[in-house]
Amino acid sequence: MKPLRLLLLSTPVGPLGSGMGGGVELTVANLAKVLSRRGHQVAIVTPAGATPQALGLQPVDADIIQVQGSLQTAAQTQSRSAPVVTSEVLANAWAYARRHQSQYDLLVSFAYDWLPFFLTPLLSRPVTHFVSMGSLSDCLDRSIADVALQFPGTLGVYTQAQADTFCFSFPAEWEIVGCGLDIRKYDYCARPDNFLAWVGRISPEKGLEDAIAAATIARIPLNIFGKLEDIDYWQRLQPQIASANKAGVPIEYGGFLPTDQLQKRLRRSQALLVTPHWVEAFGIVAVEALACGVPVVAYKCGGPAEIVQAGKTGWLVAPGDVVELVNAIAKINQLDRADCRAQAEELYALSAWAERCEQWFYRIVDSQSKRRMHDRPYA
Ligand code: HBI
Repeated sequence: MKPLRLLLLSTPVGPLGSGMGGGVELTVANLAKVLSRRGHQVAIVTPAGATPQALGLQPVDADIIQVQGSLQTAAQTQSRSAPVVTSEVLANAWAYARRHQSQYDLLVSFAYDWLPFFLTPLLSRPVTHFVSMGSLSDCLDRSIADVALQFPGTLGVYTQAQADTFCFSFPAEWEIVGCGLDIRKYDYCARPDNFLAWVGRISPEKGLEDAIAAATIARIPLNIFGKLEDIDYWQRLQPQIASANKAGVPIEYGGFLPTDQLQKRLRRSQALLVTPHWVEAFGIVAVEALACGVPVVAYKCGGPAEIVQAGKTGWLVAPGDVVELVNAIAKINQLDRADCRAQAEELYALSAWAERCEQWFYRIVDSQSKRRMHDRPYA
């Protein structure tokens, strides 16, 4: 098959490598890395200030096109009925795509935003969208539904649970893409130290307060890693953290770390706590933990519920039930850490994921190119 020329348009909420884009950053970096090594030509559009090397991306993997402008407002901070927001960086990213689209076979959007979906039928090149979150906005749901109807099969999601949050008046054709990790970058740890881990954007929807409460009751130290996205939320957690420390349960913030440094800390934890207060689309951090041999104790909701094999590689508890979290933490020693690593290798290896994405992209390019040139001969 002819190699593809791919333009990946990363999330406009933060530069690639900054951590502001959460799990999508790792998805973009891993996709670029593995597809370029399979012979495809990959370019990535990102807000300026990118540090792709923090995600293991080398210059040979992809051309990095950095666009200027104010960053996009995070969709999860807006109400369902909020009006559309289009920041400069998002407009500049798609201005670049429109100007240079003839150099690419496929545009791959990772933006959870109205503009890319609105522009999709107006471009001469096929566009596919990695939808990175569950349903959050009435306006965005409508623009996603328009694309789902007009270009069936071009919308990717991480999990079925995430796709199910979108209630359209027709059966949408979602591509369940899952995720892939470069498992070689994660070192297995058989004997953990005495602490629990929590990893994610520090933002209300991630439910960090529940992990702090559970660690405090279980009297096991908790190490927190991730981008300090919502400072006010973090400030609101300080009294809870202070009282845990006072009670002799250290709650420590380890900062936002590049992948190789994060895994060096994460691998030594007894378990990863995953406590989302929303329908987590996937939860790549859960797979990163499994790759290190770290079991996952998670709320039974969204992506983590499809990742954790309860009783084998972790425990699933009722969403929001901190007491159940504590009971599950007490059962961690019933799990075999080698099973966690084995699951990551078997289900989330980069090569298997890349194969799925590559076949999906070829299907879209083949089915759409003819159609678009016919519809829009002037393009
Ligand atoms: N919000 N508006 C907007 N656009 C995005 O692309 C976006 C977001 N919020 C979070 C986000 N992307 C990523 O952190 C995903 O990994 C969830």
